[in-house]
Amino acid sequence: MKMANSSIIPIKFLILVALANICVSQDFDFFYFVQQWPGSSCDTKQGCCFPQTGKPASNFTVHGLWPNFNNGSFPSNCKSVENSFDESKMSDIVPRAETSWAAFSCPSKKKTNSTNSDNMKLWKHEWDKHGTCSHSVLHQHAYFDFTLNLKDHIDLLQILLNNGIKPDGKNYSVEKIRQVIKEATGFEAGIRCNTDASGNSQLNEIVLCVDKSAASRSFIECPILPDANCPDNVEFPIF
Ligand code: U2P
Repeated sequence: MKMANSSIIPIKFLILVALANICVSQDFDFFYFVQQWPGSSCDTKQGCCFPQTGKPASNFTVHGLWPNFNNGSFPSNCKSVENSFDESKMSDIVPRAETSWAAFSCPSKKKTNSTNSDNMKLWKHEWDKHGTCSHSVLHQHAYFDFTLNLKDHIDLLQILLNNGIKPDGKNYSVEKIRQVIKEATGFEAGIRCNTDASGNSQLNEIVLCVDKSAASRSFIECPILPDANCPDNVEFPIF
């Protein structure tokens, strides 16, 4: 009897280890690193608001670092007790994030009298929705630090400017935008568009892919590009 019980324990243990491995390997496959053009949030019907720190520089800002699956779907809101957003872990991140990861959504009038966007609310939202799903690789501080390092490493605006593509309200070929980014970075980028208040398509987001190990500067060819929703030529709005 005793023998039978003790042989059951290792089997149970092995099953638990196998289940844990399945869970870890299903975490996610790679990251989308998404940068957005603020001018394309501000000239929409909804418009935009600026953080208390004022109008951010005329540059791409981070939208987020999103764990993704190879089939194009993505995990979200993987919140648990050990990964809840902790504002105190943001103190040394804030100055860099204010510059490179600013919020542009206007606050709800019902909830506040402020007319400013709320950076901390955006960072919490991005952590809760996306960061919690890659917690096995990057804990909260590392998630923001790593993402801001990626932003510092790839200067998309400079790449476009070097090739005569300027935020001057004129139209540019999406193919050309993709080509110059490929030449400068070595990787195919996803280009996402939205529409301004008059219905013109415009350059909204540029997406690059990052290895799930989050090793430094680990850009990779995207296993799957985000949905292409741009016409051949798009406006690059002034900001
Ligand atoms: O595209 C609209 C919003 O859906 C979320 N999104 C989209 C594509 C994808 O691959 N992953 C993903 O998360 C984004 O939501 P947000 O982080 O802004 O809440 C995107 O803005």
